[in-house]
Amino acid sequence: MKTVLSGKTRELVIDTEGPVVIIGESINPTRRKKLVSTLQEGDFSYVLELAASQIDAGADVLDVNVGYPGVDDARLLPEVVSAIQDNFDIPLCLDSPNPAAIEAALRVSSGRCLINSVNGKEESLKALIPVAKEYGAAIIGLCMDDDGITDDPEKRLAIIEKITERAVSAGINQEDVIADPLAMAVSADPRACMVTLETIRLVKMKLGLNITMGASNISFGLPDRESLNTAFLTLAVYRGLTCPIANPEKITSAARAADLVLGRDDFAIRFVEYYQSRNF
Ligand code: THG
Repeated sequence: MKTVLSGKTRELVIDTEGPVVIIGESINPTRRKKLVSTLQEGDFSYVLELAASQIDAGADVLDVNVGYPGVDDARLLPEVVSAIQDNFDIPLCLDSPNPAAIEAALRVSSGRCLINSVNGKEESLKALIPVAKEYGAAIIGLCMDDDGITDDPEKRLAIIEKITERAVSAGINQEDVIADPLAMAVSADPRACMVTLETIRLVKMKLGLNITMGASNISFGLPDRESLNTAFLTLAVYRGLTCPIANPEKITSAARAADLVLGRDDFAIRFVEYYQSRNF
């Protein structure tokens, strides 16, 4: 199954049978005080710097999240999206809990974006599915709903099924739903990663969708996050994760290695190219 996104002109295919596509996570105010302070001053140079460095490190898509306390992201998100698209031809993943911000960003964006995210709550489905249809955007379906987050993989699957059914009945193609099985901190729950891995298996088997997740969520609160994230990423890719949201500066070499090991990089061409480009 293939999900096609695009920037201003360039197309990107996310293929359930293809290599890992990296959605760069770094345009996110979480622990980035400088992003908040520069955005508050209306200075977009740092956001553009983060875009450039992530693309250079291997990002194929950029997640754009400008949510911080007190922000009017229905005003700011479209401004940041325009600034990025004026400078870079890369597909964007619009990350906001505010449907008005998503719609405002889609209005000014070019190409084909990914909405991050639609969940199983009625208000989310009602607000965002018509918007995705109208703007031809793909959606991330997050497996939480009015009952919150369950640790039962079958129930997580059922939420993704519901989101997919609602999208398809609104005229959105099934391949334009990307499932997020929810990656949670393993420091808080020792079984958190296994629940996510089992959900990935079920979603791949039953729905065949592309799969994303916040791959660095699992290591919150622990040291050596990079080793943990890498271990989890490779297991998840083997099970069907195709487009992690992660820090490309830290995850790209593991993603390229996983692709090679899984027979998705003939003659190790991408693996070697990446190695040479980084001058390790
Ligand atoms: N699913 C979906 N979208 C998401 C998430 C998800 N969006 C937000 C988040 N989770 C993924 N994005 C981030 C962004 C930053 C960090 C983690 C997840 C992060 N930053 C480092 C830190 O906090 O220490 C700092 C930056 C760095 O190390 O480079 O961890 O689950 N659909």
